[in-house]
Amino acid sequence: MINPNYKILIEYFSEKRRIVITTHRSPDGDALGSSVAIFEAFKNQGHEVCIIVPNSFPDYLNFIPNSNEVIIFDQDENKAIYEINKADTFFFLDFNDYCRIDLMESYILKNNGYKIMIDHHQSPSILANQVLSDTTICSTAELVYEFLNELDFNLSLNAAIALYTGIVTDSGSFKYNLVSSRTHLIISKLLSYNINHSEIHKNLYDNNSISRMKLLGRCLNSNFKIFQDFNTAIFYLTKKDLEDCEFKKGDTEGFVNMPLSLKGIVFSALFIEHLDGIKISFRSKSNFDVNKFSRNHFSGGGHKNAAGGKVDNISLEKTLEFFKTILDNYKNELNSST
Ligand SMILES: [Mn+2]
Repeated sequence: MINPNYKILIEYFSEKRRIVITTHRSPDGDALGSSVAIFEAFKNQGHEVCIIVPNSFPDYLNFIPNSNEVIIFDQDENKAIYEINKADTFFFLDFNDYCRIDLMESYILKNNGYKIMIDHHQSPSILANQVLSDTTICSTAELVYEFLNELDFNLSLNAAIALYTGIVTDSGSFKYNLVSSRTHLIISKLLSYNINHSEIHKNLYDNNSISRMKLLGRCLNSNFKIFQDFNTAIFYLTKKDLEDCEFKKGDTEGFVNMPLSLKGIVFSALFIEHLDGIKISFRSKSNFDVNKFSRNHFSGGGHKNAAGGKVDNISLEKTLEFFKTILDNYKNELNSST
């Protein structure tokens, strides 16, 4: 755990600042929720604030207040660069490696502004002026809550909605093993703002598109492999599946968790063949470390039980063969993880 110096921060923010908040590519509920909460809190204190994300986020997150104000770098590059150049303060939320903000990296690095990182991923590699990092917590939103609390900020209703969304999504609706009494205490505080939590769950989980259902159909029907000897199950989607089902960003959110609901399965993966390469999500139960697995073989990383990876210039078929081959090296680990 790394803590920032709150005394210095309080002093620093006693002057009005021009703040850019950013988060990782393909923002999820935690990334966007944390960003909006910081946005709200600092805007209400009279600072000039904007959120810039590397690329778009799924439509189902549009309900998060102020998400319509977010600047999307790859759609509005000039505006984003203008805001980055004039900023004197940066918040890096829910990521700890510049490679996760794509092209924004070079523009941000040219600016010597004050940098604050709040994150819960392993192995931070960003040098920031202030860091709040805790890899034993399930969401950045929880850290943002504590950060704002330490700075004595009053939360707005919008910020409470945003943080609740971040915690629910990154905790698998309070299911993952990093959920703690602290998580629930923060949730209890957020509920005291009279947020409509049922509405948030409805927005997040009862908002499926037909394309999502069709893609899930493909996964369950034909694109599904179980490697019983390794307690592993995978889904995959080809370029053709995406095209046939009219894939939209966010459609496959959560699919990777489904194989884990099978009895005895401890490791699951979802392989998606996009035009620019294969994106992979990994999930595990108990001790099997998918962060290590993805770092070792799929140029990715994340957390022990949830990680991402990618493959460029190799066919989906070859990638699945390769995956099967390396499973052999983990047979003992996978069999002792049940
Ligand atoms: Mn997160």
